[in-house]
Amino acid sequence: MKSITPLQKARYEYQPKLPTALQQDIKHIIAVRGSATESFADQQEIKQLFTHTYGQPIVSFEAGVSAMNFEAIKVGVILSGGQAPGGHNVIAGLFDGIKRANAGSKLYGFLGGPSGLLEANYIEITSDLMDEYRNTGGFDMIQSGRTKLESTEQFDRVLENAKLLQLNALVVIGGDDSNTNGAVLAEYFKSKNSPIQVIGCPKTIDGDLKNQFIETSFGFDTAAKTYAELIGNIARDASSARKYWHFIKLMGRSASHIALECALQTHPNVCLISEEVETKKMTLASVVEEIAQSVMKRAEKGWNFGVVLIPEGLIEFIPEIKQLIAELNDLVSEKSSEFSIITDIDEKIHWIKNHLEAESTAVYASLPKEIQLQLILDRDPHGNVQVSLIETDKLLASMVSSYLEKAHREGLYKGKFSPLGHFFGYEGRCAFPSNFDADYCYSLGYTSFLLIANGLTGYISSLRELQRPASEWIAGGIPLTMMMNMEKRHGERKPVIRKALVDLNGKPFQHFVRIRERWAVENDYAYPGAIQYYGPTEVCDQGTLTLSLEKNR
Ligand code: FBP
Repeated sequence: MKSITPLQKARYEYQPKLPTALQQDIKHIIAVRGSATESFADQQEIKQLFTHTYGQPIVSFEAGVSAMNFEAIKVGVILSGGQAPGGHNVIAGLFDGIKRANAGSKLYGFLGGPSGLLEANYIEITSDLMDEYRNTGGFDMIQSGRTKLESTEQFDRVLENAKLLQLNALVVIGGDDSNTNGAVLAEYFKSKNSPIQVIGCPKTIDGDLKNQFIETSFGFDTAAKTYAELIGNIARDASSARKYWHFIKLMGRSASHIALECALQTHPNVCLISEEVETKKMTLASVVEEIAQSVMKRAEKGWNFGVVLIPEGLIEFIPEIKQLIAELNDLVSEKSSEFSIITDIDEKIHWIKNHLEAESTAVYASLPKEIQLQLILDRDPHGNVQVSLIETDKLLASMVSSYLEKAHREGLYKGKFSPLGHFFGYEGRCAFPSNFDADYCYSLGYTSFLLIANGLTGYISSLRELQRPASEWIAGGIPLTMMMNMEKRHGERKPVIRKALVDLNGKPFQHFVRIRERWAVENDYAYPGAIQYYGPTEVCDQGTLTLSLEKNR
């Protein structure tokens, strides 16, 4: 017997809010098509690569009388990449949409992400199964995976398996890479004269799948609020005990959206933003100095405690480390047979030092041994360094400590420095979705059904005006090709959905810049507390500060 907590039981019964246009009987929702669209950049190249799906119009759903018959359909769904709160609700919205239109329709969940598609490993999502996962966190209903779909052979296998199941459509719930895969798959199916439609949904706690039409990816809201609660608790502990400096690394593979949002919610003494570090070409030494300056100024007031937020991807944005990582990537892949037979750790490090360019050798040699090792660990399937495994919090704490020792010797610092490291990442990815994410995800799923019902393919489900109450959101679909540009990946130019990093001219970052100097020296911490699911709307239903600042025109 599964144990069910009181909150879980209550969440099963929560009815997610839909935009007014989607609250109508399904026969009273119509798709309104705009004019032809262009890709975000590199239009000619992308047009040539997506001859069947390029240029499709933006679609929005409005109240009206639909002429559609709603035959029974079969739809497949996958969850792809890292977990993000609300994934189950996307499936719930899709499930309710297809069943409401025709009770004979079926939804299949492919297990373990894209590999489930390749191996035809699936289950039928029944009403009973769905009800066990409504408004819950995690991806455990059908699990997830990071297999990259890129070869023609893989596309053929997916097509074959989809045909065997007689699928009408496939919904890919994922981040920028997975939705790029979705766009390629939609194009491929069309080029093979297959009517199977492909629809994407924007998922990632990192918040970097966003643009004018995708205002936020789902999961960002809940994950950032979960971390902000913990950071607020730690800040309060720090100012109660008054003896520790807390170095908190926060998830977000590349972009620093989570760190910025958590800073806006909690007012730490220092929050590093990777995009700023890269733009200002800050060295590791200058990053260390920025933190140490806050420590020293606070020590003068007798405050030997504080909170530092570090985005997980920081290390790759520090120019000299970025160069080092690029050289390491090439080296380890070009000489993989030579490198992989070395088993002794010290020999591995020695081999690396002997093969890097002089400048990178010096940088590599200056890092603590644990970090040297972490930098040569296995890459993920996309060839990325696994930044979640690199202990940047400990690296910075130890470098700040050395800086302060020197300052102490020079008579510039008389405080005490006791750092503690933390990493908040996996803790936030499977939390019960906030009301915002529960509503947003359900609406995304419902909208993806409407895109399928209207015969569309190569679209991503979109909800706009998210700063308003859910009833006022605008539901629709954006052609995936519209969000693409060409980028160099593993030495080749590829069409990809552009990752949205923190915009240094954007309102959230500018707002942070205006107040961070005060936070660096004062005790101005804010304590957001736990996510609330029941109570006044201003406590329970608000989105992130990032979203509200971005949409505050
Ligand atoms: P997605 O981009 O797939 O949503 O995953 C994001 C993320 O949660 C990052 O924040 C983190 O660096 C990474 O996944 C960790 O990956 P893994 O789950 O494979 O350890």
